[in-house]
Amino acid sequence: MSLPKSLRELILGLADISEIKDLIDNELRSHKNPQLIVDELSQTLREVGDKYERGELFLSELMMIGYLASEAASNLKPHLSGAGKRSRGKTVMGTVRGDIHDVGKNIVVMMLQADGWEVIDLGVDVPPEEFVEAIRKEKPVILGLSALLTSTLEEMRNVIKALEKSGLRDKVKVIVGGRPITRMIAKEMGADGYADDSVAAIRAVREMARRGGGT
Ligand code: B12
Repeated sequence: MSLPKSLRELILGLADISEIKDLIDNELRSHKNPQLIVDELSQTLREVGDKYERGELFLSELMMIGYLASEAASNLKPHLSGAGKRSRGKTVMGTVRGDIHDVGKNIVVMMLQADGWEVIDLGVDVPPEEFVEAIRKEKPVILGLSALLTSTLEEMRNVIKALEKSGLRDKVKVIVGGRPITRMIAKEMGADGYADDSVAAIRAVREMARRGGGT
């Protein structure tokens, strides 16, 4: 008898979504920590991104995997949900203007919610004014900005500048993340924090909130 396939193998093999859901249900029933399943999903998506870049996957396969991953994530969400726990605080998240990549951001959003944060997700291609408006209206402790394109790094700077211009910069801590970002770039653009994956993101958000809502 062959060994049951892992989540990674099922996703890379473009399995039927029902097989993926069954595997997740079985793992949860046998008390596997849902966070470990999110980590596996996140690592698999990174591997998928790299394979696509090396020309080992077609765009259609990439899109299919994106669909499988988001379905798998929505299956996991109720098990991760911080609902019912006392909220740790409010956060606003979004992918900056000109950028529509949201797989990584969505994983970070899901992990934040699982950690008990309220998340206002502004989605993708979000202009600076919309971030400013959300900070004014929602008064979050943390603002998270995501960008996957080198060309949209400038948009992150624009959001920070717009916050400064509107007098809101000291009301919120800004964390940035996404493929082109390094700690040095984050610092240089005036962000308060940076993380290169969802686990590091939770750690950084907790630490930034502990230090207080202002810069
Ligand atoms: C999937 C994908 C797409 C999908 C996006 C689907 C979607 N809904 O997101 C589609 C096909 C639509 C797409 C389109 C394009 N893409 Co694309 N895409 C990718 C790919 C292959 C994978 C990205 C991904 O999902 N990774 C998996 C996730 C889990 O990882 P992640 O995003 O890095 O997120 C993690 C961390 O970065 C971090 N993180 C992310 N956000 C945040 C936010 C915060 C606050 C924090 C703390 C942490 C954090 O935590 C996440 C979880 O661990 C990458 C290549 C790659 N290897 O990354 C190219 C890539 C990003 N794309 C690229 C390009 C060029 C494009 C296009 C311009 C292509 C084109 N010519 O049309 C368009 C751009 C459209 C636009 N305006 O945005 C380039 C960017 C190059 C560059 N230097 O700018 C890449 C690097 C591929 C390449 N080498 O050419 N793309």
